[in-house]
Amino acid sequence: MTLLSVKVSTCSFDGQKPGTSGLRKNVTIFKQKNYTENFVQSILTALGTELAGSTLVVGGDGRYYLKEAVDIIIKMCAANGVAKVIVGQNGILSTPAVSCIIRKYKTTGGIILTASHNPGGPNGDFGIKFNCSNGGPAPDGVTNKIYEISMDIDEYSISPTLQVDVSKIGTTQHDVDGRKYTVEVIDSVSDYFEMTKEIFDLDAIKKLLATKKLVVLLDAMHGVVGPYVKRILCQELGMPESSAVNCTPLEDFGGHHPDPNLTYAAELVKAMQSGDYGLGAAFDGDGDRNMILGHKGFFVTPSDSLAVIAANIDCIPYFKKTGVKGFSRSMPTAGAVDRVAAKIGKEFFEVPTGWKYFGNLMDAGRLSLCGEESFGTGSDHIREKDGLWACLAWLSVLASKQQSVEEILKNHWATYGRNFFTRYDYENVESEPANKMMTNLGKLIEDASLIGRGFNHGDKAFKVAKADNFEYTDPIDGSVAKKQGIRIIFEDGSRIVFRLSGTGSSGATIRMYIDSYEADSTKHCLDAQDMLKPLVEIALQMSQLRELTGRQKPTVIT
Ligand code: VG1
Ligand code: CO
Repeated sequence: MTLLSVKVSTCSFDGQKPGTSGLRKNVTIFKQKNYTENFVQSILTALGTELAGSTLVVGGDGRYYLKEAVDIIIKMCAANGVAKVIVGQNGILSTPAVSCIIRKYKTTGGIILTASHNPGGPNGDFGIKFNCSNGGPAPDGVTNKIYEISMDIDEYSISPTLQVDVSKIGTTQHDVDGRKYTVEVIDSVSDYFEMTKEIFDLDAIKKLLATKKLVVLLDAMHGVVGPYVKRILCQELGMPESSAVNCTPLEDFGGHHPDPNLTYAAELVKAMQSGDYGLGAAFDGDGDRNMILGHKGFFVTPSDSLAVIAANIDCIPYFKKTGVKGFSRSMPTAGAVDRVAAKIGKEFFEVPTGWKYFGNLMDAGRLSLCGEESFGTGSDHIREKDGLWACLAWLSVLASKQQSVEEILKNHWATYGRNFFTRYDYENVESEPANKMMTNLGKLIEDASLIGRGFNHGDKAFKVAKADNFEYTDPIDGSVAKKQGIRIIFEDGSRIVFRLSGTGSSGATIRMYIDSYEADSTKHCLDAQDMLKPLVEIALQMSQLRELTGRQKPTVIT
């Protein structure tokens, strides 16, 4: 039976501008008539000549509105001349799994349905992101094009009578407007699991878990990683079911923020403090972020986690096969990995916030391992950050070194020195004072007399060496990303960074980052908040954050 597509006329919506990682808005916004359809059509139209006959991967993190969005996308792809859609069973695919599947089956790209770590549910957030044929998030050039199309869209195409049951694994063929259209529903975990076999020595991890010397606790925060943890860690590597908590994906993440940090993953932190576990990890809604904890809740900052994996990269067989290329981190991430790169003679790159900036470097064979302070770690095995990969990387290091997480960190600091780091998030601030603060800071850094100026707090004194708004020129394609965060760098290398979040769905979120290096090993075990207090105070005074926003305390401290 031939199904017929229709063109539906529509009006454009303001603000369909993808942020740091896709378009994220409250569910109620996505549910407005034509809102989702408009944005999906903009993505498809932006594909231009690649659209006809293309193959796209579709999947998301199980949050509320996923099923409706998957259905719309399948019907719209059919009408727009896409030849094939590969969709996860029940629409479920983690973000790293989508990247893996795009690369494995060499598809044209993929559409990921997630608002990542933002809360979900009928009043929570939803999100749509497009990834290109390299498996990575669309670069600025593509997202700008999608946005432009969304601004003067007046119709979209859909095949309204097409019915596909995404709960059943298998391939169905459809005749749409006289064209063949294929939908393949795949197991959500299998391709990703196959990939991990190529990267890690899973037998070594299995042995480590079997010795009972290391008991782990993995918290999927009711996000998409649950099925991956159960299948790979429990079924294949013998981890007891009791080590896998919150591993059933829920549409509202159980009412929580599926964000693996010390505040929102408090349940894991508390369980770890009992002393019963040697390694703890939590993952975000879409499975690309991770938090690593050691015995009794010893916290590994994401910046340190990246540096430790870099320093122990030989523990991961994948890198023996591919060779170790460069290392990279996002600008606000503490500079711990820089020191590993310098010591072992690897190229190093500092890029703006957002995973899309790593892709070109990886495609050009210049980058093996990278990370962000926001609990993102990954490598060139795919083009997204990968939470479970980071956990398996840590298990690989533990299996090979036979040391505790804390011992590994302390030895690392003894060799390289320690970068103390903290991030203060002020969520849901009103946009106007937040913008004013950034404008004022913009003026401050343009004032030539700032360089050399001294700032004191208690007995600590800092002198400004450099101040700018971070700008990045991609070494591969020469594209320039401007205004990526205000940096004030002091003579001792300490840094204060301010930027506004690009992933929030309402108001503004101010992020304040502080990074300070300490070579003196007698100070390495001091508390990061104590160590950084003087710089925090200086940053708050410089920015007048409290006065302008009325916020005396941040929402989250990491
Ligand atoms: C945040 C993080 C950034 C990360 C981005 C997407 O962006 O700071 O490092 O790449 O989220 O991560 P922003 O603009 O809010 O600071 V995810 O796991 O939300 O896709
Ligand atoms: Co995420």
